[in-house]
Amino acid sequence: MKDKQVEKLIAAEAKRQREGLELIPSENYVSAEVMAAMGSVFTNKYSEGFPGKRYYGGQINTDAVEQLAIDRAKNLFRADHANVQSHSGAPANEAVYHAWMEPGDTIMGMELSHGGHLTHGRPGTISAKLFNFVRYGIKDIETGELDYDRMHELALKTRPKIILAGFSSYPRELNYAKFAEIGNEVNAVLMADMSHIAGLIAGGVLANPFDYGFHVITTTTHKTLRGPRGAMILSQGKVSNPLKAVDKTKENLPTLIDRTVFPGLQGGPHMHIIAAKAVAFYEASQPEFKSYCLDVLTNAKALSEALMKKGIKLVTNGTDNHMMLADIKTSFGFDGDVAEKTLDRIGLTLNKNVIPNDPLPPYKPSGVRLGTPAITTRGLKEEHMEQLADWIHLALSHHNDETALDKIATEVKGFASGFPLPNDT
Ligand code: DSN
Repeated sequence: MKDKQVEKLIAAEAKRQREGLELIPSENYVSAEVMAAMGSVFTNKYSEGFPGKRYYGGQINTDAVEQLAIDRAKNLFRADHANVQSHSGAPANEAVYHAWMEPGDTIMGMELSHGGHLTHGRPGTISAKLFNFVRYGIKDIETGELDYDRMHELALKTRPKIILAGFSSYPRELNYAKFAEIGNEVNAVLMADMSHIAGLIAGGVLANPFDYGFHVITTTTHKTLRGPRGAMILSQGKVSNPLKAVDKTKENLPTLIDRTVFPGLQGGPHMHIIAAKAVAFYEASQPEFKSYCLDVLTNAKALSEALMKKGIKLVTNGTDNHMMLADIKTSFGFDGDVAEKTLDRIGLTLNKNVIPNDPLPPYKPSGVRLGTPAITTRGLKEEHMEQLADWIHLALSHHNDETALDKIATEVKGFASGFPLPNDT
């Protein structure tokens, strides 16, 4: 590279990723093929519109690659339609809200501190300014079971236009049948934000909300799905010409969503990212991906049990998916920010996180969130989880002891060097 400054930073980041272990549950390592597609000549191309219906010339290859991504996404998730242009998870959710609702309409989502995402109605977001969010949450903190009775009551009272199932920090499976029963009673659109678990759904190891009558699924493509940084919107219904206006019916959701993504919210699609999405969807349809997903779940179970055996309190006492939330304040007496920085120091990366009914503020919350998608891609297996739990426990028990932390950091670095990044092999 001629730009030595950026070259140096890329090399430093590769070294950081290589020498540490990534436990942030929303991160992963893409394959060399996904990386190559992202760095391909498709980045040079403008393609406003949709395959076969563009506003610029020279679309022979962009049309084909976007159609490939659409078809592969539809097959993976059993959807009637896929919009693969959405740039990221937050705008994907926005697109669905705007496709179906008018300002002032009500939408029901999960309480942020119980696991919901910022775009599920956090005050201060654009959506929360435009729409009326009402919230459901956890009934039993020990099991993580949601309060479906309260959800039902609230739905009858507020008649939400959308009922949104989904989370960014909730370690249990949702009861999609229950969501559907409540949503159908009030004629709501059933929307699932599956960003965290889309790969696990594609791999067939977690339930697919479409099998329970959901109308729309949004997801990022870079978490368990292991694709490029981006998003897509899957929907059921009739697919018609996205350049022509349609009536606002559930059947027309695919077209309403396409039209809201473009020209509603975005201009030119990122064709290099769409090409990389197509590659990731191909990879997710292969038998090895199912084995990967099974390993993600096995590792998460093993890690959660090993942490709890060491006396670390996990919210809901375990996990059904790829992530867990540790209550650091109860377990060690300090907050999740101290834990995040301590573990960063030894090469284990995770993130501070609020826990349900957290008495502490989001910037210094009681918990941390961790998960197994990235370390499983790296090749770690069930038998390594005990070692990880040991390091986490030891470091947090000696968080002021520089000598102890140095020693653990050296051990982590040595261990991590035995598990190359996909792009190093
Ligand atoms: N930042 C993502 C996560 O970590 O879950 C959600 O936006």
